[in-house]
Amino acid sequence: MEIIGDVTLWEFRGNALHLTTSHANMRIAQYNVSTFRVQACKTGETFQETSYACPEMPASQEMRLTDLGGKLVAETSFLRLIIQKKPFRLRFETLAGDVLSEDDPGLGIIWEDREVTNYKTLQPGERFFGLGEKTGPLDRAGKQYRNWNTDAYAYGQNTDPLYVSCPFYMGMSHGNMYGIFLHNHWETVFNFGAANDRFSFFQAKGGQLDYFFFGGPKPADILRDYTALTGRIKLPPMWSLGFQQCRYSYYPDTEVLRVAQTFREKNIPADVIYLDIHYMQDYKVFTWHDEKFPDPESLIEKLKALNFKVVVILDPGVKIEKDYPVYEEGLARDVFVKYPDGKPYSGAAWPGWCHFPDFTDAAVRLWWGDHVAGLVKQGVNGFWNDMNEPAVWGHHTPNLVGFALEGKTGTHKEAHNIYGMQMSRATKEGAEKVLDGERTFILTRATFSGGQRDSAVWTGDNHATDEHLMLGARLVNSLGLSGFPFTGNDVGGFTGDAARGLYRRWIAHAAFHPLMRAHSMINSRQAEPWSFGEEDLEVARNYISLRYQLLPHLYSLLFEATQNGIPPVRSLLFYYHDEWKIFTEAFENQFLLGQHLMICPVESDAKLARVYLPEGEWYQFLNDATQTGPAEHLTEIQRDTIPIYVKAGAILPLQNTIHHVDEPNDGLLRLHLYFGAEGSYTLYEDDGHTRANESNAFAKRRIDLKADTVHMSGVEGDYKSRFTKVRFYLHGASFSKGNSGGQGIEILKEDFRFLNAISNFDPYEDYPDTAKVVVGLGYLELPLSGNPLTVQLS
Ligand code: MIG
Repeated sequence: MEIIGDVTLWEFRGNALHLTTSHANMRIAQYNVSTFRVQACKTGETFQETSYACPEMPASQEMRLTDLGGKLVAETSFLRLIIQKKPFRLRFETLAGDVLSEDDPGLGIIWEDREVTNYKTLQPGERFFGLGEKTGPLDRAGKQYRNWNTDAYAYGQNTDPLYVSCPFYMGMSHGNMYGIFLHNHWETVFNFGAANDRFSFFQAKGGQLDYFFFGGPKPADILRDYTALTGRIKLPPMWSLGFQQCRYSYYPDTEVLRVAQTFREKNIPADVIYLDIHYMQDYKVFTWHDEKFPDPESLIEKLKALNFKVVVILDPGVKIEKDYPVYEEGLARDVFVKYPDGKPYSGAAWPGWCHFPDFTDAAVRLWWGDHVAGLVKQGVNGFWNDMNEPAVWGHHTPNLVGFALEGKTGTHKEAHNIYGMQMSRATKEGAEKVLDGERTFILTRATFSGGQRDSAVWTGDNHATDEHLMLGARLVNSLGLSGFPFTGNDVGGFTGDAARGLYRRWIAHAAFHPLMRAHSMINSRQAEPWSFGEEDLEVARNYISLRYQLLPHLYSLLFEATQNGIPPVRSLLFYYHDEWKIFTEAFENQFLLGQHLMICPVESDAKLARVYLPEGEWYQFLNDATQTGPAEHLTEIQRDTIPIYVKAGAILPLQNTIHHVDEPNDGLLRLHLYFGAEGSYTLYEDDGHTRANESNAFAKRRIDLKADTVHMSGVEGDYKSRFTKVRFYLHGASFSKGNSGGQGIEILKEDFRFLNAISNFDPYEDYPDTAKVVVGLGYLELPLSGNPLTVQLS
């Protein structure tokens, strides 16, 4: 065991503070007022400079440092870092002197062989969140977790680890929030006070101690700083936000068409159908099955005519089979990972014995990408990366298998956790090369911090049970808190047969998840929306339709994620971390879609639900009844709905129900305004399928809601909005409740030729598309131009 020891020397090299201790070299850098990086390596080693998580490390800033003799103090306008010299210990605190996080005074940083651990004093009542795809309660205090991407088939309530590694967490001590990202992709362990009352720790089984500290103060700030380093999602194609239907597997081609056709016949909006492993010949990647899929191009054409997009699965293992071109070519090009003696590693998966491409080698990523490009040319729209933990029968890829690691070279131990992420990167880059500026969609099972740049994530093989319905909602909450904005779970449950009532509950809340993909296991019952009887079909159609109405909202939220890393689905923690009740087990499955729309998942047989309403005024989405929080609220649930609330101050943009994203909307923007508090919103649109948005082809406008006015800014950007009219739905506004329809409404600034539109005002017209789901109290309709618009309501 080696302990960090005392500081013997310190100096600045560039902006970075270098410290020498009796056993190690330290480097501390400041990136902005709320972000520090701390690196430690044993004497004689050099600092790691490469990174998969942070491909473009920003430049560090000058640090304001004071030497107080026994300690050095670095202070920003926001945060203080105290570096104790003897022995070396760090303490991050607010400027008011509240501890955010501090090294355990007796332990600090310790090496045991190749393992390095940083012990932090457990603060009284300290809470912990994040780590991405982790089961258990959202508040992770008292628990320990391990990061090692794992094919966790049919995982349970507390299984750890799952498929994704994300060594990033948020802590809350003394009421303040901070974040720590352990920048290390080896196996890592996080202890949040499990089995001890003294410390939390983070530990890496290899590599270096290298972490970023984020000062907060709120989850949104921490995520902004974290994603400034690890990257943000680019806008996905709009179709990937539509309803996606999958099964293991739909085949042959006629069956795929029949399923797609049935969506259209039954008038259920949908955009995507998946091909699971049976589309391939003998499960060989980059092949099509001769008999089941004899003419993929024509199948894809027919699906296209039905306005369906096609996503195909890709597994990393390449079947060892003489004359199989992908295998032969892979050997010739030396793309497979090898043992130290030069023999390629063989592991068994669906195709039988396979070799595995080394996705940590740029040349191999290109090779893989070229094959992906071949599928794009055949018309495939998106890709689903599975088995990329990597998963093999027997589960344990031998640790001595070698990887390129971008020329640095290393073993499986170092490459394991980033393998899936690099596979999805290779897949994305390959597809993009031939897409000519069109967007693609990549879905992955395994990934790592930063993987949000390349792909969406689904939470693997869940069960068709209530327990999984609830824990799935928690996983999406936790992934959102950990920098992954585009996530969802297998709607309806993957393994097992859904019991009566489960599907409708699942689909109802999943309609508000960024990724909405229904999937089911081979040999389980059929699990399309029409497979569970008329009532469930009705509920599914309602909620999927509502999702399509909400696409302008979901898309605007994803745009926000591209800007600041804040996910569309937000755990209550985002806004209410000082309300202790949100940490109660019963309430931690609730989530917000954006700032104001709160969804409460419920179990299939529940007749009553206990929900938590944080401070403020809340409207029931379905009938506009209001309640004031903070309060626990017991609500009766109907068979066809789940509890949904909207907070006063909300601005929700909706469109009419479209049945796939290529169907034009009717041009009318339904803007739902919930009075009672001020609010603001950024509505974002673009063409939804190219990257022209990156060069100004977007339409963005800010909307502000005040006590009695609503203001829309002029449109920013060159894209011509699909909306030509706007209808303001006035929720809770006393002026819209009487019979005075429209009187007292005055337009302050806008194109006056639009004025006569006010005569359309009818406060009693039901919300037209989903009368069952939403009833507006009243509305005001106006033509919409790109100019600023202010409406005064009095
Ligand atoms: O060993 O491709 O999680 O969604 O349907 C199972 C078949 C492999 C696991 C995925 C699941 C998929 C299944 N795959």
